[in-house]
Amino acid sequence: MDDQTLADLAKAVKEYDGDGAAALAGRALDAGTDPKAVLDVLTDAIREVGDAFGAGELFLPELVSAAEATQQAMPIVEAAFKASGGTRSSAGKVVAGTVAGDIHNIGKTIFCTLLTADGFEVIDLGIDVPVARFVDTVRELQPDLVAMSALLTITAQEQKRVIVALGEAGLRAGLKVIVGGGAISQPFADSIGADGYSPTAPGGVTLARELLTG
Ligand code: B12
Repeated sequence: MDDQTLADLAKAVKEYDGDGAAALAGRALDAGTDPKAVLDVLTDAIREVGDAFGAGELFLPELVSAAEATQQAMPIVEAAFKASGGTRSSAGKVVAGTVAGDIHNIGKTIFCTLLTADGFEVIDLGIDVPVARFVDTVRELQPDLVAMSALLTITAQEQKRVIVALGEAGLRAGLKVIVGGGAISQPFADSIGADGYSPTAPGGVTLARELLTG
C-alpha cells in the first residue's frame, strides 16, 4: 500500500482539487491498494472538511468544493469495486436513493457501491427522490429491498412518507426497507416502521444480506 498517495489523496480533497483526487485515487488503485482503503480515505477527508464547516472554520462554498472533489474521485473507486465483484449471481435487487429535499449524495453512493461489490443488483435513483418515484420504481421493478438515505433532520420524515406510501400502494408485503444517513438513528428507524438501520455503509450491506437471507 502506498501511504504517500493516500495522504496526497486526502490532501487533494481538503484542497478542493477534484482532478488531483481522481488522478490520485486512480494511482492508488493501480498500485494495488484495496478500493475499500481508498474509499475510507475519501470518507475521512470529507468528514474532516465537514467538521471544520460545522465548527465555523470553513464556509459553504469550501464544503461544496471539497464534496465535488470527493465526487470526482468516486467513479474511479466504484469501477474498481465493480471489477472486483466479478460476475457473481445477484444477492438481491435493491432500489436506493436519498429522499426528497435532500441532495447529500456521497454516503448513499458509497453504500450503493459496496452493495454492488457484494453482489447485489442496485438501482440508484440518485438524490432528492420524491416519494412517488420510490413507489413507482418498486411497482415496476419489484425489488427485494428499498434503501433510503437522509442527512438532514428535516428530510428524515420523508423516509416515513415513503414507507407509508408503499403500504398504501399494497407494495410493502415481502419488501424490506432499510434506512441510513447522518440524520437517522435506530429509535427513529423503529418509529417509522423500517426493517433495519445501520450507521455505516458496510454495516448496511451486512444488514441487507441478513434481511434477505434470514
Ligand atoms: C458534504 C456535505 C454537504 C454537501 C453535499 C454534497 C454531495 N454531493 O453529497 C453540500 C455542500 C451540498 C451540503 C449541503 C447542505 N448541507 Co450538508 N453536509 C455535508 C457533510 C460535511 C458531509 C456529508 C457526507 O458526505 N459525509 C460523508 C459520508 C460518507 O457520510 P454519510 O453521508 O453520513 O454516510 C455514511 C453513513 O451515514 C451511511 N449511510 C448513508 N446513507 C445510508 C443509507 C443506508 C440505507 C445505510 C444503511 C447507510 C447509509 O453510509 C455512509 C458511509 O458509512 C455533512 C457533515 C457530516 N459530518 O456528515 C453536512 C451536513 C449533513 N449538512 C448539513 C446542512 C445543514 C446542509 C445544508 C442545509 C447547508 C446550507 N446551509 O445550505 C445543505 C442542504 C442541502 C440539501 N437540501 O440537501 C448538516 C445537517 C444538519 C441536520 N442534522 O439537519 C450537516 C450535518 C453539517 C452540520 N454539522 O451542520 N452538505
